Formats: sequence, structure tokens, C-alpha cells
Amino acid sequence: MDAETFDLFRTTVQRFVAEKLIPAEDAVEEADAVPESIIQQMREMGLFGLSVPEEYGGIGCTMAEEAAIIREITRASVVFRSVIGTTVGIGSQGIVMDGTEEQKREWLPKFATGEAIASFGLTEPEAGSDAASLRTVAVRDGDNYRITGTKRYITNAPRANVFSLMARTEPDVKGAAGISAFLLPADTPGTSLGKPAKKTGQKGAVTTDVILGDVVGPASSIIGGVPGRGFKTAMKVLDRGRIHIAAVALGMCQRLIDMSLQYAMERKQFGQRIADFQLVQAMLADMKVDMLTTEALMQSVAAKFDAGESVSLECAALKYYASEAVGRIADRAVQIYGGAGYMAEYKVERFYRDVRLLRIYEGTSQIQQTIIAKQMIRQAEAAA
Ligand code: COS
Repeated sequence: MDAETFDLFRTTVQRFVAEKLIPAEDAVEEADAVPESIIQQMREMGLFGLSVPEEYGGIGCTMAEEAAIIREITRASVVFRSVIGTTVGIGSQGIVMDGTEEQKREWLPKFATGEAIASFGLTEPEAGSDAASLRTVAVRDGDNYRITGTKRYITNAPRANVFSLMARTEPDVKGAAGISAFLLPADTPGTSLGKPAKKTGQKGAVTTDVILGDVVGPASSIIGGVPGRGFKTAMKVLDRGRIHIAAVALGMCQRLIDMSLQYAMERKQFGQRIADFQLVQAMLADMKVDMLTTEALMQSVAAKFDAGESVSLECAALKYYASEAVGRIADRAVQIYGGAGYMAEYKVERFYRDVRLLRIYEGTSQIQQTIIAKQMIRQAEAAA
């Protein structure tokens, strides 16, 4: 996309966020659901197809462009992003990165229009951070596999038309090497959903278990057609997803800073606006520094990703920093608002709860730390 077209697209998204999404935030929170009319508008704007290459009908954004658009969307409640999040990110990217041409042609055009929604199934009741210990099994039966297991906390499961899900095809192989990634249509007999999870925040984002009771999937539905490569596909998808999550954090950083600054400039105590007190200024300044640092890191990591460099360490560092930064910013926003910051009608308490998840999903901060440190050690060993 040339710069002018991209700017036009970004401006359209900004307008949509200001005119449609932000005004709908309270109703979404109240109903615990995003209205179908908004989802339809997102389809019409092409937002489900941000990351689908143009040859398959998508917008074909670079990572830097995707991050820029996601930042705009998450100036509204992060729940709206969640509607498109798994289709733009972790649900579809396994196919883009490792899928066969046939798999790409089958699914990507449908993701691009939002006709099909993709969801990602890695986590299980007994396999969270230790993803390679997953227990869902896929047993070969002629040209098919019979898949049995439970996938946990699956975002967009009730909306999904297809799951990119990881299962163990080699029962005797422990760990990562025995895992394959399947493309399983959500209406495959034997597939059912658990109850919607009651969450701390992000009301309107839907998350349930996906229960697989002897589900039959063809061997041709393995991503890339070769068993045993699913864990690596999942890890590559998560590397990229971590840049996306940092963009989610950046949008919310901006929103919370804008709200806090405005409130501090309006609210008066001791005869003057609280923005003129240096202890409040310290909080505003720290918020800004956190955001600027995240922005700079984002720019460098997204550029390296787009240049095809190996950036697992950098993706982990960015996700770690961005999600912790937005947590600190949300905490300071509540503090600047004072008593009002604890009250639902002022919204910052809601955003404070919403962004808490960013430090957990797509790899906890502690997992990011271990990825960074392990790679540092590996690089030092290789150089020795
Ligand atoms: N890209 C490509 N390949 C990767 C990779 C990456 N980013 N990370 C690991 N791999 C490969 C390794 O190279 C290794 O392959 P070989 O055996 O051929 O060398 C294989 O995958 C296993 O890697 P490793 O031994 O590092 O795996 P671990 O079991 O130690 O786990 C972590 C690695 C902790 C990084 C992984 O389990 C993880 O990311 N956990 C968090 C899961 C998560 O984010 N869950 C969120 C759910 S989705 S919302």
C-alpha cells in the first residue's frame, strides 16, 4: 500500500473509532457483547483482512502498518480489537506462514472479508505457559485423525468458523516435536463449547473452552500438510502476535494518557488545577516516558520483523515492556482520577481491569523474560 492510501485508511479508522466505537463502549460493557452492526462495519472496512496478503483478497499490511491500525482501534475499548484480533493475528497467521497453497486459497479470502472468523487453540487445562506439554491427542485413522481433548480460554471460540489448533499426533514423542497444527472447522461433529468465561474485564470479548470429543479431521487439514511441525508454527505465530499485542497496549496507553491529562487540567483542588501539582506532573511525565519508550521499541521491532530478521527475543521484549507499561499507565490514571478513578462511570477503572490481561495472554511477562534470557545465553554460547 502506498503511503497516501495508507494514510487515508488510517484516517478512516480514526473516524470510525471516534464516531462509532468510543460512543458504544458503555453499551458493550453493559451488554457484555459487541453489537452485530459494529462487527458488520468492521467487515466492510476490511479490518478482518489487515494481515491477509493482497493476493488472497486482504489489505496485506506490513507488521508496522498493522500495528499502526491496531493502535488506532485500541484508543477505544480493547474489546473491539478482540473481535478481529484472532482472525488478524494468531488464528490466521499459521496458514499465512506455513499453510499449503490449497489451505491459503480455502481460508484466507474468507478471513479477508470477515465471512470466516479464525480462532487459535493452544492452551489447555494442564498446558498454559508450558505449551509443549499439551495433551490433546490426534490419532491417525486412515486418511483422517481422531482428535480428543480440551482447549481452554479460547478467545472468539463462539464466533469462530475455524480453529487453528495444536494437538499431539505422535503420542510417544514428548514435548514440542510430537505436536501438529490442525485447521478444524468449528462445525465439525464432536466439537462443542464450554460456558462463556466470567472475566475480570474485557466484557464483550468472548472466551470459552473448546471440547473435542473424538472429532474427525482429514490429514490434509494439518497446516503445511506435514505432522510434527505445529509447535514451531505456534511459536512463530506468537512471536508475531506479541508485536500485535504491544500495539494493543500502545492504543490504550494513548487513551489513558489523554484522559488523565484532560482530567488533571479540569479537576481543581487547593484552589488550582491538579495538573499544576508537581506530584501529579511526575505521574503524567512517567506515563509519557513509558509510552514513548514503547513506541520507539515498537518501531524498531516491527521494522526488523518486516525486513525478515529473526526477532523472537525482540518480540518478547516488546510485548513484555508494552504490557507492563500500559499496566503502570492504567494504575497512574486511576491515581490521578482519585476517588473518581475507582468509579465505573469514569471508565479508567474499567480500562485498568481490561489491560491486566495484556501481561498474561500470548505469553506471561515471566515467559517473555525467560525467552529473552534463554536467547541471550544461546547467543553468548554461540559466540564463545
Ligand atoms: N520460532 C520458531 N521456532 C521456535 C520458537 C520460535 N519463536 N521458539 C521455539 N521454537 C522451536 C525450538 O527451536 C525448538 O525446536 P528444535 O527442538 O527443533 O530446536 C522447539 O520449538 C521447542 O522449543 P523450546 O525447547 O524452546 O520449547 P519449550 O517447551 O522450552 O517452550 C516457550 C518454549 C516457553 C517459549 C513456549 O512454551 C511458550 O511460548 N510458552 C508460552 C505459551 C503462550 O504464549 N501461551 C499463550 C497462549 S495463546 S493466547
